[in-house]
Amino acid sequence: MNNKTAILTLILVSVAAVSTTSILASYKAQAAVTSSSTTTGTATGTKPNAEIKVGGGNATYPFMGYNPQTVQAKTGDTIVWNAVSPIAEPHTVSFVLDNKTMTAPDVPFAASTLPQLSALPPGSNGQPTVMPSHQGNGVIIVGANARANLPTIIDKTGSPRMINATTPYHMDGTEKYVNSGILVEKLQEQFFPGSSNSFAITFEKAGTYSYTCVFHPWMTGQVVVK
Ligand SMILES: [Cu+2]
Repeated sequence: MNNKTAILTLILVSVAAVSTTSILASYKAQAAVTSSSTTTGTATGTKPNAEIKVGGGNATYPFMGYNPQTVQAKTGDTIVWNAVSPIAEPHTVSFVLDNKTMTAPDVPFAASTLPQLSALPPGSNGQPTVMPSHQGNGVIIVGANARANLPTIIDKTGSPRMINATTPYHMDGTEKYVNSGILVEKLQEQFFPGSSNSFAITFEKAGTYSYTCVFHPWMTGQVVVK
């Protein structure tokens, strides 16, 4: 996904969602947060107890993988994931604790009237995917899913909210969904609006926490907290 596609699809999301301004404001705030993040460790300076490499690959672990795949931690430990892939391949660290929160990078959205959409910048080679809705008179727009592409959690009550990828998120295991948003290597961040180079979680409760990548569902990892 290049920059233009990312911007267009983010706009598509906002058209189909509640409010254009709120989503764009959220996206801008997220972009502002991630642009000041540090390369390794966490924005708050917390020293992580373990680091997991995302992507990259070498002779001993796969290009599309997390290394190490399983990490043992103690309650209160902070784990940081750092994207190390030298190519522009986006990954996420996504904990789907409630199966109903399973998601994908691009999903359909319904609109009751056809919105006026144009590619940005003007004249660039972009077009929204719009098709008739089988459910009614409206149309379906396929756009990038902010819940997959931006750092998001869904709490135990089902309320979603955007989070800062690099400030350690304190996870107590009651969440339905905890997602890093797009993680890419530092030099690629500019091509993925709202992306980050690292993600950090402080695990507050013992348990086995499995995660995956929304772009590559065969990528899996787990943190075992004792
Ligand atoms: Cu991936």
